[in-house]
Amino acid sequence: MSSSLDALNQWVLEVARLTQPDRIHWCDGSDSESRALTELMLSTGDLIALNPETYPDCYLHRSSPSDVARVEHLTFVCTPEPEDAGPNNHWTAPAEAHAKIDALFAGCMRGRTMYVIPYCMGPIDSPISRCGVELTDSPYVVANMRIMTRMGAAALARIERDGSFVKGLHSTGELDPDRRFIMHFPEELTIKSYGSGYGGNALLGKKCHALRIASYQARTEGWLAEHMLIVGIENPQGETHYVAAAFPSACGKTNLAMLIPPEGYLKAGWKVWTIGDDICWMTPGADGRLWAINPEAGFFGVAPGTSAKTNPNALAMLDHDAIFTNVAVTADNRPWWEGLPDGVPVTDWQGRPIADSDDPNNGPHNGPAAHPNSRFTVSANQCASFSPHAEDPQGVPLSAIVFGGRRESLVPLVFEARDWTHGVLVGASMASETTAAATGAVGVVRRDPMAMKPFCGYNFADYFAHWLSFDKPAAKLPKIFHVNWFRKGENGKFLWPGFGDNLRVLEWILKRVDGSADAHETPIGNLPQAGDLNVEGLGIGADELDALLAVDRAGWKHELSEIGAYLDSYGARTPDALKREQQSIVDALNG
Ligand code: GTP
Ligand code: SPV
Ligand code: MN
Repeated sequence: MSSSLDALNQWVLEVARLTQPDRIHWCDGSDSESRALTELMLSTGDLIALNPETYPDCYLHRSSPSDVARVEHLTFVCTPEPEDAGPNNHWTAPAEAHAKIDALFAGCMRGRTMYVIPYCMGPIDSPISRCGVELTDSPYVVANMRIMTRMGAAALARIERDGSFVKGLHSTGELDPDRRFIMHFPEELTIKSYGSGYGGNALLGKKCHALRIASYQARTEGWLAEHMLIVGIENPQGETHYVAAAFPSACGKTNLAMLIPPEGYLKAGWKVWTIGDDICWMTPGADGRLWAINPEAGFFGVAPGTSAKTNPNALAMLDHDAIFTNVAVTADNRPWWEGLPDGVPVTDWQGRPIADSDDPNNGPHNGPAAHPNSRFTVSANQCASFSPHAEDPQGVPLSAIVFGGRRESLVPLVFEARDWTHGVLVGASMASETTAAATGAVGVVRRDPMAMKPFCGYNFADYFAHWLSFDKPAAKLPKIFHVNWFRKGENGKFLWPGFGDNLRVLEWILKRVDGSADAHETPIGNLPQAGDLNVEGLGIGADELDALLAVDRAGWKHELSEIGAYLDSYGARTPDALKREQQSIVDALNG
């Protein structure tokens, strides 16, 4: 037996001694295993079957009402030195962290089954892919990991070949927010998560491994692990360009990754190919370009707002073989969420009858029927726009990197960075309004560099330096842009229609890449003029377009001074190149 399988067996036994499960089940990823687990979860109430005629093999899971999102305040990066985790992470010394969380794990699986989930992040034969093993007492986690990763026998075989794997230990525990921690030990390639059964807290291959641990490894190994979608845009000439885009949680990655082109674009022959909707691993190729893979195999997407109008590709992939978490249901047992034009929810995400406002135990309650962070889990193969190149072992070459966030004011629809260093500053100084994807206040603007604030497994100052380091003489790096679909007018409504129409902005971006579109230079970067964007058939007013493309100098002076203070908050570790770049923009704004 290989040494990695020895190590795996030994670790499984060690964890079993600590957690005391009644049974250990090694997951092979087979259909029969999946069917048996579904039956089990139906019998325990972990899953509720949805309408078998309209939603065959679709299930609803209701999580504990106090366990509905990622918990950033309970998430730790435990490096030996606190400076290595940085001010962007919560930190505890590794020995102390292990002791604290192991005390919670002690005996926690008594009476339960511990599942051993070998998984591979990325195509099973890609040199860029990495494997892990999650030990969990949650069958819901197993079912989700089966959709979200390449899980089971093939992953185990690769672990044997690779000789190493990331260790993830998870228990739902008591689902008590006071006994909940998500801890990362990057130097030990280890994750320990206790007390939550939800998404990014519990599916350890996703944010914990593919972002926090992977970003740490990527720094020493010369690649990048990013919170980015990857999309292919095929123009009418049949050429496909790949774009990676980082938007914070619940800010539009899934939607952009599978957009359907506006009518005129469809007629002209434009096509959109989905590679990934949440995570991107990219690495410099022999040709100097950055090559990207999607380490995931499925989508764990935001349900509210998903409709035939906003994201028809998503809606179409959700009518069979999907898991819905914390959505509402209709009288005929179909899943429902805010933003769907049809259907009437009768039961809310907590299982409470909606109309029953006379029931002293249940109502009246006026909140949303579906939780704002309710989600669907579905295999990427069910997406009509899923690209055959998503399985390419070498990945796809990137032409552009796009940063963006939710900014109701100031930030224009799109601008282009002058060069790589400016682009890194644009990413490093991103800010966005917070969303329901994490517990805490919603709608508060905060800095979220590269959309990685909750996910970077090391000090942001070192991360910015790592980004800058890709600018080598032989590199053929993608151009960097910033977008904002979320500008609002004085009436409080979004100025830009968004969704499929975002292709109009991507068209300009790709024309800038091949040098066929004009831009006007401003201190914050290069912007299209109104005539450079195709707005045919949009019905958007000239005033609105001007507002979307304006650079408010006074507002940007204030923003740049805040960006300066933000860079300074990382102290002497902040790369000088970023400070110089910030200063030169300040000078240009004052000039
Ligand atoms: P995570 O999975 O949390 O990382 O989020 P994400 O970035 O994939 O976000 P997603 O695409 O699921 O979008 C989140 C919410 O933003 C949904 O309610 C969407 O309907 C909405 N949204 C997405 N794109 C647009 C857009 O272009 N304009 C507007 N106004 N809303 C959008
Ligand atoms: C996010 O919050 O960015 C997500 C969902 O993609 S979760 O997997 O819960 O982190
Ligand atoms: Mn995400």
